[in-house]
Parts: sequence; C-alpha cells; structure tokens
Amino acid sequence: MAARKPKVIVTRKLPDPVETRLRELFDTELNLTDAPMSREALTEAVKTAAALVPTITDKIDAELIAQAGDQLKLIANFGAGVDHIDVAAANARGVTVTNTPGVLTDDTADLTMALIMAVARRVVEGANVAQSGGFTGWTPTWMMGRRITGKRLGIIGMGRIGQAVARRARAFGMSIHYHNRKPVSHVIAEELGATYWESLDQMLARMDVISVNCPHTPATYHLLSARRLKLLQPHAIVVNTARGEIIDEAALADLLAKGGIAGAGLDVFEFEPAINPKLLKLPNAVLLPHLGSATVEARIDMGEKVIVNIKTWADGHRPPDRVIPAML
Ligand code: 8YV
Repeated sequence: MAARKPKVIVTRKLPDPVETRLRELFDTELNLTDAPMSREALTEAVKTAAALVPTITDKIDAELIAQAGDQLKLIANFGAGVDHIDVAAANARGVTVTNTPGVLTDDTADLTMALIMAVARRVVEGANVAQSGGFTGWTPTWMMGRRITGKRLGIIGMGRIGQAVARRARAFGMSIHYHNRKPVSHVIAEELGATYWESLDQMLARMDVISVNCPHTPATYHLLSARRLKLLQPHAIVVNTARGEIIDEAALADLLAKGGIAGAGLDVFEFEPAINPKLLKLPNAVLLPHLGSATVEARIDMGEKVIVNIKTWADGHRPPDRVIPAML
C-alpha cells in the first residue's frame, strides 16, 4: 500500500498550475477565497498540517509556532524573504523552513530599474499629466528629469538581486558602488566594475541613486535611519524593492517633502499594506504595491520551488532551499 500523502496547507491562492500539482502530489488544502488566513485559522493550520505554505502576509511568529502540533515538520515559504517567519523558533521545534530564492531575482531587478527610471525621468508624473488631458504642447524646459547614464548607483546588499540590479545598471551606463557585510568575489567585482564601501555612511554621501536590496533582519531594521538619510545629496534618489522596514519611512517622507532628496521609488512599505499618508501626496515619490516578483513566470517558478522543497522533504531528503538562521 502506498504511504499516506503528507498534509499540506496553503495559506493563499497560488497560480492554478502550482495548486493543481500540489493537489496531485500531496494531501493539499488550498485557500480558494484568497482572503488572508485569520490568526485562528493559522493556529488551526499549524496544529494539523505536516507542511505549511505561507506567504509574506502571514505572521509565523514564535507564539504561533509554540502552538504547532508535533506533526508540523516543514514551513515551505512561497517567497524569498522570510522576515515574517521566526526561523530560529521553528528550527528549535524541529521544523525546517525553506524559501524560494533565485527565481524572482531578474523580475525584482527589472522592477528596481523601472523605479529608478520612473523617478529620474518623472514617468508617473508625466503619464498622469497626459492621461488627465493636461498635455497642452511640448516646451523646452517643462517636466525635465535627470539623466541616469554616468551616475553613481549605490547598492545596499550585494546578493543575487543586488548583483542583478548592478548588471542592468551597468548597461544603462551607471557606475556601481555597493555596501555589503563583505565584499563580493574579485571576479564579480571586476565584472561589475563595482566599488566596495565598508562604511555605508561614506557611500550614502557620494551616490546619485541608492537601491536597497538586502534582506530585512534585526541588523538591517531602519538601516536607512533619519540620520543616515540626511547624509544623502539633495539630488539623490532612493529606491527600495526589498523590505519597507529597512528604511525609516516617516523620516524618508519628511525628507522628500522638504526637498532634502530628489525622489524615491518604493515597492515596499514599513507598515505594508499601509503607506505613510505623506508619501501619497508627493509627486516625487513613485509608489508600487509590492510588485517585485509579480510576473506569471516568477510566481509559477516560486510555486515549483515550494513543490520541490516539500517533495524532497516528503521523500526523506534535505530540501534544497533550507533557510539557516546564521545566513540571515
Ligand atoms: C513575494 C517578496 O511576492 O519573495 C519575496 O521575498 O518580497 C515578494 O516578491 C512575497 O514575499 C511572497 O510571499
């Protein structure tokens, strides 16, 4: 007789092909309504599932993990970032945590470039004028933005996504600078022509554009604090496609409002989905609703990764994308 399939609970609606495959392989409970699960429903899920598939909208904290039954063995996150999961608490209870790195790198890097361009060239402002019938004729000095070719881009966090942003920015003629816990290999540094800044403060004061591409951890919370944001030059642009908590959002909004920097492009927010009301009123802030990995291809590939992680675990092997707290 075939072994019983493990019970898998998925907290949000995933792309159809992913859900179908999950149902074929495992005893899978889907969330067809796509409403985020309540705390009670999540508690029930960790008491009954062998593998839980959460997303960024689920808070899997130590308190929730403490309520899990012994049957819970795997948290296979649909997403790369795991700052909504207490990985140490899960591991301490013998629960493995996996994520979906790699498959959303290019899409997130593309969106980072889109934000850089949108802010520098006033794309959204211009589109709003045109769409509202406000384009009354070309003028030599109207709606001028800033060229990005020849400018300095400072990347905070030179992991997969940071490097993918660097490659794209190089093609746009930008020079690459970065701050990271440690320098990248000589080979990569050479390929990207990248300059390493051990001191974030030093880098911030010299860049034209800053892109945030590091994970959110206790060490990166408010890394761009009010003090550090003030180090930026008045013509600087800040772009964040990583996590809102890395920037002091209130301080950024104040700085933008008083012209302390030229603009910001934000795909993520400190209190997501809430956005600081000040930002909503600023023409020099381009705001997106967390679209970094929102392509059909990325979302299906993320699902594939989730499936591979669950299947390898179910077959008695170590899943490929285990998150190790020391790596964070
Ligand atoms: C995902 C993300 O869509 O993967 C990540 O870390 O930020 C997003 O692009 C989201 O996390 C899904 O859970």
